[in-house]
Amino acid sequence: MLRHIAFSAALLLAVSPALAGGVEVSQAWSRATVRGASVAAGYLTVDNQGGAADVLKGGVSDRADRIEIHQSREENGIMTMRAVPKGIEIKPGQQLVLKPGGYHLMLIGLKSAFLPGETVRVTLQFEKAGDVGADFKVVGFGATGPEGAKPAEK
Ligand SMILES: [Cu+2]
Repeated sequence: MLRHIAFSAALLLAVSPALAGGVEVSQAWSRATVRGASVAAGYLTVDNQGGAADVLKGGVSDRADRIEIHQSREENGIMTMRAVPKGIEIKPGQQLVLKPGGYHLMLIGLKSAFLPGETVRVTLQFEKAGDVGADFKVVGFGATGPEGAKPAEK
């Protein structure tokens, strides 16, 4: 029995490297920036596999002064974005996708340019799951998705 539990735990770790407190983070990506750019957007998918709602509240990274959660929306034909300081709630069993044109992380005050092919480490902050590390894969300037990124495993 004990061996079975240990095996299950190892398997879970193997397929879900970023599962913490019922929250699984995958498909984290960002676009390359030009030298001197002060902001970058971060996108990711969060699956709440726990039994309670959680809230993505923001994050921190040593690559930026601060990170805010923003929401882009089209109003009267103009794309605008606003900060969402209270965070985004994710109900049990729900999947939250931060993507271009919707919710995104805004990394503000970049310390250096994001280069294609590198990864940017961000510590995401959840109300219940706490701190969850994620490596954001940096893709080309015009990318609309995490090309070549490992798909979320089920
Ligand atoms: Cu923004």
